[in-house]
Amino acid sequence: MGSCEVVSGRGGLPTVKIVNDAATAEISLMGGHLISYIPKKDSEMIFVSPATRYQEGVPIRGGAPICWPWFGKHPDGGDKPMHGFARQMMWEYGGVKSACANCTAVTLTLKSSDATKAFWPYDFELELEVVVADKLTMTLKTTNTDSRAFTISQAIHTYFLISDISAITILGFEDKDYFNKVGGANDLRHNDGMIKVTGEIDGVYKHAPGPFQILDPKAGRTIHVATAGSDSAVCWNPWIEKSKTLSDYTPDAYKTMICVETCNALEDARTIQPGESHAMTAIYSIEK
Ligand code: TA6
Repeated sequence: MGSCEVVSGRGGLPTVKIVNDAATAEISLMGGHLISYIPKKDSEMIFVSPATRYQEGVPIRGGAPICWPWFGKHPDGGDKPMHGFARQMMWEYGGVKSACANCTAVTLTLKSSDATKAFWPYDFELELEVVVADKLTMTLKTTNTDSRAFTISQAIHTYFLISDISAITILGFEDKDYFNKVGGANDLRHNDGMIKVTGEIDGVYKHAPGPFQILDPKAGRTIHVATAGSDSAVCWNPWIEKSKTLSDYTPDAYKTMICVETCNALEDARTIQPGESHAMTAIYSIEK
């Protein structure tokens, strides 16, 4: 049946540790932040910066950051945290939803509080369901418990571990328009073909529900990304210069990570009516 328990994990943070016949996984309650997924038939799928601090209130660099209730800079500007506040708050462990020998489903929740209202005035319940099996399924469900409608933008901002940035190819973004964010730009461009990374890339792609593939021949694997409830996606690698500006990052880290992020970003932001919910799902699997 495997095991699922909250332990004192990296940096002493409370961490959900899951072991079953198909895979192992670690999810920090700080940020509702998945930091490891290792399928039995393969090796670690998730990149985490060796310099990340694992400290309450400090976003973990790497893993699968939960960017919520806004993606990127706060719409009103100011000093509100980049990518929202959910990834820097302590979530509650919601328990095991279901379990069998090779599959474990757990939930983590974040509910509105005085602390969240310091950033965002609405009442909400945020639930992350993680299903650990021979594939990894992450579903982020927002429920509006307020009397007012609210609009969110969000991302499951996953950093994938790769062998060598110069050896991978990313598929699924062909023939898509995207907002180029490199160097603080925001210009609309069109991507024609498969993505090879030869410098900083940072694109918010429109009408991009996937599926996506990260072909990593040096690692002998392809990582597949499927989504639901999402029509936008980000492909990001900071390369050399941007890496120098990132907190808790190391100069060479860009060589072994790529972000393919499942989003409701920009025009794909979602308005949720009182009492209603919206769920966004990312499904990761590895093909040898
Ligand atoms: O999704 C790409 C991005 O918006 C980049 O522009 C970069 O800022 C990255 O997210 C990481 O953001 P963070 O706040 O974690 O440093």
